[in-house]
Amino acid sequence: MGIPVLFVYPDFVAQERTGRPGTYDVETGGWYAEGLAAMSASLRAAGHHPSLMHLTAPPDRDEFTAILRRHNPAVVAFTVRSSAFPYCQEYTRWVKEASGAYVIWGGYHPTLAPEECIEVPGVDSICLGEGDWAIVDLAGALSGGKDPVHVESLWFNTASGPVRNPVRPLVENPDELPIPDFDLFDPTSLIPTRTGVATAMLSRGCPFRCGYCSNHRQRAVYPNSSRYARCRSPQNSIEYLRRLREWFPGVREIRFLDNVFGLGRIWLEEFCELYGREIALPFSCNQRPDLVTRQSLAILARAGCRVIYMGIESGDEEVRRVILGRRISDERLTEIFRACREMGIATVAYNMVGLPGEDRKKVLATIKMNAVCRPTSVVVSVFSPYPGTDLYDLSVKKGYAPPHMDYRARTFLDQPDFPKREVALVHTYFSLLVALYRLAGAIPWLGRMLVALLDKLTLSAFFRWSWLVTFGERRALAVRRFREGIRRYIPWLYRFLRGIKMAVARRGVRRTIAE
Ligand code: B12
Repeated sequence: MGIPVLFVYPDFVAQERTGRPGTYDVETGGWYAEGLAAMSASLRAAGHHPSLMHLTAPPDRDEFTAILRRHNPAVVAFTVRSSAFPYCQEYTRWVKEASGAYVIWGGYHPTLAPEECIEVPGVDSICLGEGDWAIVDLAGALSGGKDPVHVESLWFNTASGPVRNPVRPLVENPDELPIPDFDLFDPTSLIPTRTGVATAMLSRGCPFRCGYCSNHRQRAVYPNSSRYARCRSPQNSIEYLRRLREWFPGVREIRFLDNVFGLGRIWLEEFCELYGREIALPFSCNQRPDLVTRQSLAILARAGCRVIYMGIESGDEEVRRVILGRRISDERLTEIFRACREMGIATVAYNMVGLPGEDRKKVLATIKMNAVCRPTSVVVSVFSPYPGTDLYDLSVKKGYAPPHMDYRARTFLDQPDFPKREVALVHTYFSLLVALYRLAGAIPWLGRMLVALLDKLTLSAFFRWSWLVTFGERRALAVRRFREGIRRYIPWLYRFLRGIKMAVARRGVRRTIAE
């Protein structure tokens, strides 16, 4: 007999305000989570009854317990990102005070910092790595009245102390997994679906080892870690997308969230051919500048790829190579962004500031690199040293960060040459500076003088005033809320404006080709 399992998904990002400790700005969520939909499908196939508490904003206690009582679960299954750790601790206490449900934690933080998680009061067990079969075995044992203490991949809190079971091998062939249970999510509550976009994930893992990403530590927990980067077959991927379309018939565009989309030329060719025939919707995906080629871009463009997300991360070649572990030359970066423009593919560049070993001069190189690469949009985040990453180890070793961090902080590293307040400042004005450098670069003669002036300004002592941070942050927050408000309440306008932005980018493309 199956049991009710309630997933709890804290899908919001809180960030502490500069100069106001303990006060947080919350970015409300509304994101599909492949891991939860995958586990839900496996539980359903085994006869259990999964459901979801999708917390797109922090709930108050009454709200939380009312939802809990409505579902009356036997198991409450938390997915715990590092930045959601303090919230999950509190919600676990609420569960234990309101019901006798079994509590299990899984996801990134329990995988990367298991000792910290198993000690949390109220947590009965934690899952390390993939939970697809582990949660089914746990639910099976509990529904049969058996002690689950031998279930692999799980650690247990017992009266005689923690029991740490080994991690089972990862699922090598993702085709063996059921198609995710998209129905776990209400399509109307998701951010992308409001504007006709469905998110999808056809692969798991990543073969690269970037210093800021926890993938290599997530990989290291498995006995068959060499098989970490895997993808559904092209045929199975199409079946996945058909089911996605059944779940959300209003889909007009697909956003693939895979770490790197289409690893392997043969897969890409076969998939794109099938996709063009069977699905034929415009799509966007993540790529790596050192992996994607003009040939693969052409295949992607023919299949309907409209936007590519790629990491510049740092404009300083040495920081990229030595600190981030990304061997990508400046020439390669500019060449691949140009190639995208020439093929009519819009680009979004990811960047980071506040890296270990960085200072303002190095950030200036990142700003200028974005101005030269001319992506359609620029995204910048403050570097967060997540547990299990090479850069966490480095930051702690150098004394730039304490070993235990609250990941809701505004900035993380305090370096002699790049204190926290300066990191917040360059982060706040990053996109504006990119736009100014781009503008200056486009003016033939006066441009050089303007660039020199901008350099002076960015590196000057004036650009350290703390009111600039407060003012810039308030402005950025207001702009973000305004944009999200439009996306939520006037989705057609959001689509229209985005369409104009993309069309302008493509006009730029035609101009470049004509030049
Ligand atoms: C796709 C993705 C996103 C998507 C979707 C997020 C989501 N909630 O699924 C978007 C773009 C929205 C996103 C946003 C963010 N992301 Co993100 N994202 C990823 C990415 C590339 C893949 C995640 C994925 O879907 N994997 C595939 C599924 C199948 O695996 P899974 O989620 O891990 O789930 C399995 C197991 O973890 C486990 N499991 C998970 N939960 C539970 C619960 C229980 C009870 C059990 C038993 C098991 C279990 O079983 C699942 C099935 O096998 C990872 C990179 C990576 N290394 O994995 C980063 C990653 C997860 N993201 C990360 C971060 C930091 C963020 C943001 C906070 C960034 C920001 N500042 O805004 C936000 C948070 C937003 C949010 N609400 O979650 C970090 C998390 C690090 C950490 N230690 O917490 C990662 C690991 C990247 C990194 N920097 O290393 N992200």
